[in-house]
Amino acid sequence: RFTPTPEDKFSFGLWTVGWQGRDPFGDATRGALDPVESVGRLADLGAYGVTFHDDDLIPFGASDAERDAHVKRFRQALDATGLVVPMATTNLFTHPVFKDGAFTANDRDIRRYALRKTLRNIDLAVDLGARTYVAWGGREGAESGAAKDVRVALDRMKEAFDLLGQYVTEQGYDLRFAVEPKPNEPRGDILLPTVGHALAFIERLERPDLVGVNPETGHEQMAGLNFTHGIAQALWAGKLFHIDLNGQSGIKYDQDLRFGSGNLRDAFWLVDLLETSDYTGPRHFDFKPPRTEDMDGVWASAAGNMRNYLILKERSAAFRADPEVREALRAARLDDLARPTAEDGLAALLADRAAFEDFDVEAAGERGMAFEHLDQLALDHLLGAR
Ligand code: GLT
Ligand code: MN
Ligand code: MN
Ligand code: MN
Repeated sequence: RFTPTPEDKFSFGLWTVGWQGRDPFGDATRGALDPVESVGRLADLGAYGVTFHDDDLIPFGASDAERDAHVKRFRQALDATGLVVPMATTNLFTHPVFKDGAFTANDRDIRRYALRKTLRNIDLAVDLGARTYVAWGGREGAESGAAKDVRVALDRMKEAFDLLGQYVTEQGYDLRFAVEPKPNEPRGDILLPTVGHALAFIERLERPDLVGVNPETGHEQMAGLNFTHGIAQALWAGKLFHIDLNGQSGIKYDQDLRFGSGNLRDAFWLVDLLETSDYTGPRHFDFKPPRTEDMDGVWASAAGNMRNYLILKERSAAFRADPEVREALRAARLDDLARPTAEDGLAALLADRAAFEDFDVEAAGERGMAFEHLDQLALDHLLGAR
């Protein structure tokens, strides 16, 4: 029970378990982790996939020969464990060259370099079987007003995604892009700060079908937003290409806690939504084992993500199967919400006296919505009290 298997489609970034605990105030608290060891440990824990930034796998600045050797070892570890690479991404934020961003850096040389770095890793991603390419623009932003002309920067951002889309189309790659929003950190303000901003941006691209979103739990919550609502809108738009699951407690720095810690109620509703949706992609964890942990703590933290997901999945299924919940959903008129408002058409609506002239607004205003009973049932299920 609550033991993950590859069918659960849990995946982890190399940078998550490999995080050494460096933060703005303190040095690393753990040593470097060999990607090959991560692959083995994650497979042992029941994961299905592993994801990476170019620089997680191949140290920045490595020679071609070194690069080939790193890729070869990694590929052997994948083959030995059966772990797959569903997604990959580019590190466009660590090296000082990216201090003012990558695709939207004011310096054109840096923008061209960022595109070449990305295109190069796309080849490797496809070679390793990835179907999704994440783009987190952590350094695309500003700390001050005049430093960034946001409308022009968005032109450059569009130009970048149009070129990336052209490349995968011309290469015949089966690869889609997923934009990962974040409101701030490391920049004071980041472009495409929320799921909503990203969805609107995507529609302006030359190949919008190739681009969706990769929302991260904590990033929406850093903006004070309801993550589950954001995911619901991404699903509604057909744009949930990937997801980064983790934990966050309210509006503060990006905590990247293990999934299930932080806002547990939002985690419950998120699992409830995903498991009742048509999303079939990976359940990807983008968390950071706290720097208080040694390596045993890292693997305990990694396992906790999956365990919490599976517990919440069971709790959600119990909630949905409970006859009292079904009755409460009816009392709360969820079935009524599912009915079109004017399936009889505009003319019939205008002619319908019961809709307006004869409508008893006062009586309708007095109808209770019965949401509290419904929510208490949910909380009872979440807490295991039913
Ligand atoms: C970085 C960031 C994450 C992104 C990763 C992809 S890297 O750790 O904080 O949210 O998903 O670039
Ligand atoms: Mn984060
Ligand atoms: Mn992060
Ligand atoms: Mn992320």
